[in-house]
Amino acid sequence: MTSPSLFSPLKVGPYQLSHRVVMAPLTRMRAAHEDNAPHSLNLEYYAQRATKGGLIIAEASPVTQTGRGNPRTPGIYSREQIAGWREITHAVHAKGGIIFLQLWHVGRVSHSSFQPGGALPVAPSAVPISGNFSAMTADGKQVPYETPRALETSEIAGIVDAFRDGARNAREAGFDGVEIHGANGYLLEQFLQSRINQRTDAYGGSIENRARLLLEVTDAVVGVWGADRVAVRLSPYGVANDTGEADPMPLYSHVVRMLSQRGLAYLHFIEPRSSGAGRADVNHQNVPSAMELFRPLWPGVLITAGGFTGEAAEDAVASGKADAIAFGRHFISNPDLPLRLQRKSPLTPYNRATFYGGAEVGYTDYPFEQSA
Ligand code: 8OZ
Repeated sequence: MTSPSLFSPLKVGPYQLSHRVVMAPLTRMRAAHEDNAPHSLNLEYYAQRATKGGLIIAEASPVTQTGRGNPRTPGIYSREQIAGWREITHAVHAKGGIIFLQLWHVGRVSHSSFQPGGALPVAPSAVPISGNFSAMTADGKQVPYETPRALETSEIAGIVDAFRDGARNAREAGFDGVEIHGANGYLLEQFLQSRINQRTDAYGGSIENRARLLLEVTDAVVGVWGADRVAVRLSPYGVANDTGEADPMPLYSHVVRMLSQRGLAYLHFIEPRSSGAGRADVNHQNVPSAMELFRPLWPGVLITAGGFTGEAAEDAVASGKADAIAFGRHFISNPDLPLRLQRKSPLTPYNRATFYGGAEVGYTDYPFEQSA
């Protein structure tokens, strides 16, 4: 058998991908001002990037108001948001594309200005983000992080319910599946990590307890969609939003093993070398490779992301370390990225200044390659 290439087909759950250049979930902060619903501008952006048999993972979308932490990130908790997303899934399907939605709760990466009644953001424990980070307010100002409020044990079922509702709403909006955001220092990763999760109930302490919420959320979402349309994203060795587990291997080995028993559509990593969660072009040196460490524990489809060139992506797929590669920054500035990688054409450089917020500029105005 010849080794697979970036342009060989791949089965993901019930879907047949025709290539392995995946669009990574990308926060762009361009939903409608009034109701954080996706609108025509977002439709154009996703339709530009849809390809026949190509997988798009649509941007992180809060499953509830308390899970918000950035202005104009599109939600998946209101009728308007579902209706807006439905137009987008139709447009992607019309081009033969496959589109999953990333389900999100930011936990302590929020600010009271997003919270009902101006309450404090929620988290596993009252441990604030420290270090050189600032929170974003609902009107886009940068301010210091507040100390979050620890969720009561009795409130945790409500978090699981919020993800379940988000999963149902995503189905109603016509998505092909959902990816649970378990990475980059947001709520589910806050529970995983021992420095942030200082709970003494069944959701804190041992690795098994810290992994409990992620697994309960996964099972609730699987109950809505079936396992083969559900995925999870993890960032072992990540440092985004003041995360970092002293000894990540035992924790993440447990998580990956437990997830591997569930028959999910895929597991999605952010490679440690690029863990900056969008804030900078971080490229850590001499850090481990998530795909290399965890591939032996994961029998299913493995997607990974973070700083890949076309050539590095080909190598990762050909060697079997990953089954598909998700591209973020290059997909922002190259709407026809799969075609360009296939042709080995030059890529348009991205402009970080227009990643977040604004309108067409830096969003829908990147050029397609002129066909010869
Ligand atoms: C950049 C800015 C805001 C949010 C992530 C959803 O880090 C994000 C994000 C990235 O996963």
